[in-house]
Amino acid sequence: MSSNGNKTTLAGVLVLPALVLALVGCAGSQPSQMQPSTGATDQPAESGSPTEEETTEGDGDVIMTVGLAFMPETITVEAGTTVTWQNGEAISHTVTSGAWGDVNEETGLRGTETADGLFDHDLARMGEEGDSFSFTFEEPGEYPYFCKPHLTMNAMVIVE
Ligand SMILES: [Cu+2]
Repeated sequence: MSSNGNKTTLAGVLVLPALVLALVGCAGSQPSQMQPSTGATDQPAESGSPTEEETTEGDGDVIMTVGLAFMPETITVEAGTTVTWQNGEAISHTVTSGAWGDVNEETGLRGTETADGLFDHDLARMGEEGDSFSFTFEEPGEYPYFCKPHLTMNAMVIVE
């Protein structure tokens, strides 16, 4: 019991690496939600469906949503890197690719946004299913993205 009982808010920022590791660890010990369990074989569910959220191991970069911001706001990664967004607070966000602009210097609110459809994920509240999202950047370039409901959340992935 109480596998999901200890929700931390501010402390969650500090234990980000541990949180990611915990997610990896849970995959092995918890019964996975959509396993067919035919009983004939007891092979680990690693073959076949790559659509499950992949927890990055080693070379992944993690962006945390904290205080209505993406942290860090700008990251630079090598082509082929899988970036993972992790919701670090008890409100939902989106990770929506597209250009943003006209950011007000005083308020931090963007004035324009243009979703480009590369990715658009509804990031569930921390601790709920879907509270992380991963995307692999194959092509070099600049990838601006934002959170639709929060005009302060404007960020960039630079792929080299
Ligand atoms: Cu948001």
